[in-house]
Amino acid sequence: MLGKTSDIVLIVICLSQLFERLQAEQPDFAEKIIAVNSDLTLLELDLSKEDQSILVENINIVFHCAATIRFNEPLKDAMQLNVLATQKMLALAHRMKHLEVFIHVSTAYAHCDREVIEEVVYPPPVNYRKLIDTLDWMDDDLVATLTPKLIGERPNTYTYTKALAEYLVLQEAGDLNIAIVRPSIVGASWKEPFPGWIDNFNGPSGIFIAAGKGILRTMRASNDAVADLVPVDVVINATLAAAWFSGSQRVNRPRSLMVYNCTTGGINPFHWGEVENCINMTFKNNPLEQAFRRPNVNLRSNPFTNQYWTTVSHTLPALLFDGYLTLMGHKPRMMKTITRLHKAMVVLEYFTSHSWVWNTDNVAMLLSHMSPEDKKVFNFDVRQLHWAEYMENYCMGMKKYVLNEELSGLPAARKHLNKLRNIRYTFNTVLVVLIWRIFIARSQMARNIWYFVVSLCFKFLSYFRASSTMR
Ligand SMILES: *[C@@H]1O[C@H](CO)[C@@H](O)[C@H](O)[C@H]1NC(C)=O
Ligand SMILES: *[C@@H]1O[C@H](CO)[C@@H](O)[C@H](O)[C@H]1NC(C)=O
Ligand SMILES: CC(=O)N[C@H]1CO[C@H](CO)[C@@H](O)[C@@H]1O
Repeated sequence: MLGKTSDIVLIVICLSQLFERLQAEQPDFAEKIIAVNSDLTLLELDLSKEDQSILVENINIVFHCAATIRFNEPLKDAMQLNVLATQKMLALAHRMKHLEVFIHVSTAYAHCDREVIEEVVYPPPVNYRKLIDTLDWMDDDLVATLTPKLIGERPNTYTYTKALAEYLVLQEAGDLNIAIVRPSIVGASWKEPFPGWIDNFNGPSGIFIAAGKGILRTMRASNDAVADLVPVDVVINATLAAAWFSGSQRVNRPRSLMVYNCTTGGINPFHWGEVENCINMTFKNNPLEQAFRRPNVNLRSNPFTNQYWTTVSHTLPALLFDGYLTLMGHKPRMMKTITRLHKAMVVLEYFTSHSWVWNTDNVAMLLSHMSPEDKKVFNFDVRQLHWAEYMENYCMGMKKYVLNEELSGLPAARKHLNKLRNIRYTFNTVLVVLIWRIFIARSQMARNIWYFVVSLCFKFLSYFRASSTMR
């Protein structure tokens, strides 16, 4: 049954460390998979007639997780991928002869314009059908001009289109049995297939890496805003359980639409200040290779102090370093990285400086309906989650699987951090001495003190020289 696309998919699966455990435990799992080729933006999802009939005849459960998660995708593209593709998927689902459940994966931030978010679908600010028609005749410039007005209180096109998609699912559900799962900020895995699995820079992961590399030093966030991270395997287990529940409850009710807020903040809260602390600790003990400076992030809720520190601890060092690179005949590159980092941070700021309350009664209800055996196999109970341990695995996962750094490189990375610390001490000392020399050293007494300080610094430096050669 394996066609060309399936071969490609399977090769990808077999190459990924993510599936190593599966391969060991179920060597012929590949025989259970049929991959089909599709394109969300094209008519009928670009499925061939044969593929469509295979799907229509055989599918029992649809998990619709395809979407763009780029926060600032142009509105037209975000509509195509998040709203119109959902409509096409639902149309196909309506033709399926044995469909029991349709699961739509949304986001907990779809209704981030509210402070308390219940497990219901809220009506969006505009009718999606009208918006689809309107966007159809507008050119890209016009859409870009209108976008801020359209998205209103929401920070980006992602949350806006996800809200529209939820409403579309509600409107076009017909007699289908539907569940909407809303995860918050999806992070590395907690347990399955192993702790700390992650393979992308999405969401906060890119920021964590920038912090570990010592590029990110200051960030606009509130120390006590809830960091609603949720491990990816919790989301997957909860989604599977939701499908089971909606499917098995069908006997009692002809049709249902359940919404699950798959979040952690209400049950086991973790705050951005604590996230910062964990990152600080992990990357000091297990540094990333070739760090730019020592990892040390400070969260600031005041936009003005944050702006000041951004200039002092991001832009100035980057300019200095680029100047140094240019002098040495290399291409400057640090300012480019910093600019990209700032763009990513502007997008995340909204989420790191606000807190929300999500009602999770349906998730609790789901858990209570599961047998003790299923609770173990499909565990998604985040009360058991130990955040510090999770964050350490998350950071180490990024080092290993995203940056592909070997653990054998750790001693060298630690040495590099020590060198950076010595450079900083030297730099600060030279700065103090210069300031003293230029502005203060006028009187005899000042000169005496100055000689004393210089000799002290000299001793200090030679001590560090000795200690770093000893290491
Ligand atoms: C992170 O480390 C830096 C330097 O050691 C420290 O100033 C800062 O307060 C630490 N942050 C937290 C939250 O521990
Ligand atoms: C999710 O379910 C899998 C499969 O039973 C299990 O191995 C894993 O530990 C569960 N994930 C969590 C976070 O408990
Ligand atoms: C555990 C949990 O998240 N509880 C919240 C459920 O939602 C209500 C509001 O609807 C909050 O008050 C609870 O804290």
